[in-house]
Amino acid sequence: MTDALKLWYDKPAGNWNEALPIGNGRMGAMLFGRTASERIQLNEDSVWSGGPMDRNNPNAMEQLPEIRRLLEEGRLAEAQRLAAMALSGSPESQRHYEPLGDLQLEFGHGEAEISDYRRELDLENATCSVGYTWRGIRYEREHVASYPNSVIAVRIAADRKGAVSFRLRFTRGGQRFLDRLRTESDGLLVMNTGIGGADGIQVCSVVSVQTKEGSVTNIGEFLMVDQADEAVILIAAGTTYRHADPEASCRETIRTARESGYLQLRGNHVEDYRRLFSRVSLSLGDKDATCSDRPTDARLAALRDGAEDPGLATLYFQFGRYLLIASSRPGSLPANLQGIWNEHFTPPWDSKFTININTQMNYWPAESCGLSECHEPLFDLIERMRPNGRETAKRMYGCGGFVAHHNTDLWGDTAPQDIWIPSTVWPMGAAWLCLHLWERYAYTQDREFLAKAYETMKESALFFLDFLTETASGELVTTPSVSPENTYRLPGGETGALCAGPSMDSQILDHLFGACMEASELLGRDEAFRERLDGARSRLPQPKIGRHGQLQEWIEDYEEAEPGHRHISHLFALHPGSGITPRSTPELAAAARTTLTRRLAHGGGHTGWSRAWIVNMWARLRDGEEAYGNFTALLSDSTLPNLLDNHPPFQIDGNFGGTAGIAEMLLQSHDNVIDLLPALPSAWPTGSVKGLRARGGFEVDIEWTDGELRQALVRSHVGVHCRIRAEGQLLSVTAEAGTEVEMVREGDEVVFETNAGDSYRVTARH
Ligand code: FUC
Repeated sequence: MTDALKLWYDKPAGNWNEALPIGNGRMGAMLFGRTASERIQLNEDSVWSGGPMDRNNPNAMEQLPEIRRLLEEGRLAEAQRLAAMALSGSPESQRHYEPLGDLQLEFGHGEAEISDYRRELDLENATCSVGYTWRGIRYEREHVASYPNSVIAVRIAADRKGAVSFRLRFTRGGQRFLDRLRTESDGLLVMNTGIGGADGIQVCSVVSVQTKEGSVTNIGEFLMVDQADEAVILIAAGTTYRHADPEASCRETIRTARESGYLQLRGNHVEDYRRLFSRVSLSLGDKDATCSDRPTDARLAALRDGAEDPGLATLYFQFGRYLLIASSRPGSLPANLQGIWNEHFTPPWDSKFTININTQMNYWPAESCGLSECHEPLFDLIERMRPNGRETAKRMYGCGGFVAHHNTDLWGDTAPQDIWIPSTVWPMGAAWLCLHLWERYAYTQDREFLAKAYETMKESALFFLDFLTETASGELVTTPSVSPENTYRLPGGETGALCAGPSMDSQILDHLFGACMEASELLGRDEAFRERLDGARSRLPQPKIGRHGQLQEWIEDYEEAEPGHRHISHLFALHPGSGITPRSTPELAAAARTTLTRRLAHGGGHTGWSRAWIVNMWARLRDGEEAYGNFTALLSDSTLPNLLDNHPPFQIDGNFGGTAGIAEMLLQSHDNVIDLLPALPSAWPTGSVKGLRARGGFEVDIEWTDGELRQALVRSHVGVHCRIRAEGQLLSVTAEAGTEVEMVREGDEVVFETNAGDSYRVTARH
């Protein structure tokens, strides 16, 4: 095997942005790979600042009619002033995420005496290793974050007997942020602390050190290893978020992990991880591996200087899949703004869940890239938000259903966040999240899942049936709301954000109502509700084309105060929605293109996630060159040396958005047809991908040469009919089982019935 799927470096991490992430969904670590004093920065997903709160603003409902009236009368400043007080949460902020702590390992191997250094993250096995020679002794450290064993494990070995000596301690904010730390004579270290707030979470971490030969002793805060052949460190952590007695649970976890021993633990970890990771493989040509003999940071630097490196795109794609497996597994919390990897006690934007784009983007690759299970923590979060959102709907707006705004936290808080109009007053967070439930069904066709998910989607839709307000022309709009987080300019020069019926809201509702109607029909439920939805849906404002030929962001054709704004919310229907496509709505697709071009011409795409969204949007516009150009910009302008996305600062959404974007370039299925190579750039003339998923329960392999489809293999997991196309190609289908396939041609599309479990070979006649 080559190094094609490894991130590797020839020196230790100088800072956090060069360290390498491992994770088992619930626990994460950043590995610096230092030789004198190593830092292992630790996270556990439920280490958040306090207990659940009731932040619903008690005066919202009484002020709502006045805010609406002021807005309708064009008294924007007054409406915003009142909304800032009445439609914010109280207190203003939800909970924030905190680090678990650091493990400090003192090896004393001074860098001046180090040779043959290498550290690497192997994406095929989810192992991270550090190797170097010091005074003629070869040292190897290996790290894994095991999901089956629920621990992080480190093995430290040397090629000379008795050469492993070090001391270890646990720190948390320089010991300022922990309550209790003690070591025990059998190689255990136990840290306990409470985190802020009256009902604050209690945290425990238990670290175990065992050796082959040599000794482990404990003195004060330190565990000391002397003259061992090998040492194994195990780290467990837990909080009262999940366990009544986290210490007892950590001790039990350590006991079990000690019993299995490093090799078995590692073996189980690799098997568990590969089961997910190996579902998808990607090759972007035979030049794929040619650059992997250079350190990853050097490749990134070369790319900035204009080098071609398709293998780096492959690595980035698989790194995104790796990160999702590492930060979101069944039972864990969803990937937050930093996935799971955060070193700050007051992190940027609290490292929570920003649900006006960022959290959703984290999950774009989940279904398309074969990691459906990793989507589940998001669904659990939606369920936690439901009862809270019901209260918020009732008490702040006097509406039924459930509502959430632009942020949520581990408790599923649904009251507005911050006192900043352009983001705070936006009642669409839950509605957008609910579309992930529908996507999961679309990909898996799992009726049992849908039966449950439908109730949640329906409850979100119910809120809007109450909340929507009729305009003078009879349209139904959300008010007050915003187009996340942009500002418009009125002809007189006044600027503002609060508005009625921003385009994104209507597009999300069009999608949500449509999904609820389709689901209710599939499940044979709620006919009357379906009719209500149908009636409301037909009165939502339709996308409009504005003065620049752009898709309008607001119901009026306002000028944008910031035409290069990072949010491109009004293209929701292009991506991740499906209401605008070049084939079904060519004029709107052309307007979407104008919008993108305008945004980019004014400096758009300057944050990692924004650039990643743009990649997906160009892919949906079937423009492979633009998608590729923006993907390259994502790598060169918004990617840190450790390949993590740079907002700046580090924010993980761009990684997931970029991974999803590559998948969108190669395969789409949102327009009721499996579309092969819809946005293939000329930079990837030859390649293959295996295991991408398409809506309808299909798994698709594609091979292409000279920029053209050679063949595809479609595995039907559920047995629904298949509609497939490849731009400008005449396709033929044969069943791998040798059975006759009845193909019907409709334009350039081929339609055929499939049997569950069977595979179909699709070939192109050029
Ligand atoms: C939204 C974005 C910011 C940032 C924050 C976490 O508010 O506008 O760029 O990503 O979320």
